[in-house]
Amino acid sequence: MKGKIAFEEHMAIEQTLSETKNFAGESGRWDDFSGQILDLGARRLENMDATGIEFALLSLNAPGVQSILDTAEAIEVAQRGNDAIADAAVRYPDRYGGLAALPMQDPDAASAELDRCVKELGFKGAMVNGFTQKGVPDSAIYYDIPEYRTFWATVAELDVPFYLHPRMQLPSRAQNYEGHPWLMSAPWGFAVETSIHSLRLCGSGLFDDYPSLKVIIGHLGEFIPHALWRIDARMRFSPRGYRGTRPLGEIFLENFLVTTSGFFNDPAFRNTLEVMGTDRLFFSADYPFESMQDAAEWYDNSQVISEEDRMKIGRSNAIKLFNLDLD
Ligand code: GRE
Ligand code: ZN
Repeated sequence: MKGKIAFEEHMAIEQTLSETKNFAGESGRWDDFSGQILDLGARRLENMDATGIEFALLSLNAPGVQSILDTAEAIEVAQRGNDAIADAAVRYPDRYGGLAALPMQDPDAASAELDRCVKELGFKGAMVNGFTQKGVPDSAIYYDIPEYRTFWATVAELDVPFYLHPRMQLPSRAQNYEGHPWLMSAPWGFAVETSIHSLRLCGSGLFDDYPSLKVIIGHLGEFIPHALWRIDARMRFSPRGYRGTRPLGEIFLENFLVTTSGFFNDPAFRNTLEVMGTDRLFFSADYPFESMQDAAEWYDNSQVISEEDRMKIGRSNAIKLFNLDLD
């Protein structure tokens, strides 16, 4: 399918590149991988052309700004990353837009940077890589806590989506993964981390205070759509500490949106589609951690997606969600 729009598509700047090295795969792949993630020019665009991806919203790699302990440095790196994305979008306005990296170490600074990115740089939303560290390595701040309500007020006011992207649990808090480093990252732990963070947001009353908020998660919903019925079923018996005024499933289906990033599989997709519906599902690839070829080959040919849905999920839903200036 031509004309696809994708928005979990990563880039890096020199300051955020090295953290990604562990994830690049076999050691021989690093040169190739670092070339891919740094490039916003011909190579990426040719790849997009070859796979029918017309437009990509770019975002800084994970954990990126969220793992910087010093707040002033986090603010500076976020600005630098966002400026690099903005440069690419100015050079190729019909191919790239931006999702803002945010210094969540300081909620007011995060609000200010999102405001700058949306109003001055034309960004379409934010992408934040899970919890934020701050001050000391063993710190993990989740955004359901009261200190972030003013930040969420800004997101609601700017009326842009917030993409909650995975990061890995901190080694100091990962005793249950001991001896199994493979389990901590993309094969499993990313989804555990991101689903817990998403469910915390749902259970905090955030969406009662700001019902228009839109949170995007990737990887077919980080296992949540599959589990949604059971969450509500069991919470009838153990709702201790839950602060939503409505069942969690209802909140999730109203406020969360899901992409296909890195999850190119018919049975899992069919389940996600059945739970989320066609309006809340979006195509994305997760380049360069995944190949655009794998994403597009599956998406374009999957027999469990009707032609009408393929166009919606691959393109028109995203145009509507981000108010894109495309037909
Ligand atoms: C990502 O950012 O999407 C990512 C990583 C590391 C491994 C896989 C992956 O940062 O998808
Ligand atoms: Zn990603």
